Amino acid sequence: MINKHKNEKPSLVKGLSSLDIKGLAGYIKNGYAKKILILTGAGISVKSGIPDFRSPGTGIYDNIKKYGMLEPDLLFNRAFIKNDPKPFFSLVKEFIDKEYEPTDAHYLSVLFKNKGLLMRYYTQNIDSLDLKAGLTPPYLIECHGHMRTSTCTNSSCKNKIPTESIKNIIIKGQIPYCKKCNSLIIPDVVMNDDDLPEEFFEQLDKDFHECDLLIVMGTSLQVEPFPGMIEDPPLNVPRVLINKEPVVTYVEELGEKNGRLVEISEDRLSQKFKFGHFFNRRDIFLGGDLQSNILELIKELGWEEDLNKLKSKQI
Ligand code: CNA
Repeated sequence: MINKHKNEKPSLVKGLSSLDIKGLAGYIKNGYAKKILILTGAGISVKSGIPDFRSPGTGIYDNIKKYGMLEPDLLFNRAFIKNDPKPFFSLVKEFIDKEYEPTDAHYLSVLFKNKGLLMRYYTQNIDSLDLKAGLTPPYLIECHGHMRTSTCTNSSCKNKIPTESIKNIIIKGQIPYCKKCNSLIIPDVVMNDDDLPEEFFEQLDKDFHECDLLIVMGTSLQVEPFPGMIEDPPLNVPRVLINKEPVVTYVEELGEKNGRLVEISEDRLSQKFKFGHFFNRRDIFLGGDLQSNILELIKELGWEEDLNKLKSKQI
């Protein structure tokens, strides 16, 4: 028989009073979060008007034919682009032909930085909205590159130019070629088979070893190495996912050992998220629209005025 007295729910990690916005705000306000790590994805820019990849109906993958493609995986395939650059450039056009503005999700990270609480901000996004909001290196790591510059695909030329200088060509639906060698020239985004930029690896181990809070926002966590990265912070560090749906969460299975309730799922040895689990001591899931959750968190932190000043560029 399972001994009820031995099976009280385990206490939350130090500094966390509850697994919700109030608990998270308390952890930050009470000084437990001084080295915050943030991981972001396309979901934080959807409100700006840039579609993400995988949202059903609205995501780029569900509308792939619009870009003259059938296979989404080929969009960022270097060999495919060299052979048929049109679909890739019709996507690039979407990113560069409008002036998009950052969202509260971007500004929350800037607020952390301004208050000296941000350790690093790793983004998978290529839209430069983090930079526009005020995040700069060494805080900002653009893991999948960006579109601000473009490089000639001829390995013996590699001419680098501001994308602004070929913007009109791309917007007209034409393909840009290098002025020096006439080869195809493409924005500096990380393609499927490319290595991640050097700066990604420089602080990675240290960051994940030393952080005291991990916040993940607007990503389906389907592109490596991001899903694995959430497993890296120490076990006493709270992890927060702010996203429409939960991701990288395993199904907990409970069993009994020596009259005690134990977790028996094979996944217990991983450090995937434990949202809703009996043995969850640190993982907070804020589901639904991320911008509303972020605004609620900002209010709970008492930082609304700071946010408004930031948005009107007063600080
Ligand atoms: P994804 O796989 O499309 O996932 C986006 C996630 O955000 C999904 O889980 C959505 O449910 C969630 N989401 C979208 N809108 C909201 C919302 N309003 N509230 C809450 N959750 C929401 O995109 P990932 O970033 O995970 O995938 C990585 C790819 C996407 C990288 O290689 C990027 O370069 C690429 N990408 C970037 C952009 C950009 O820079 N803005 C746009 C599209 C794709």
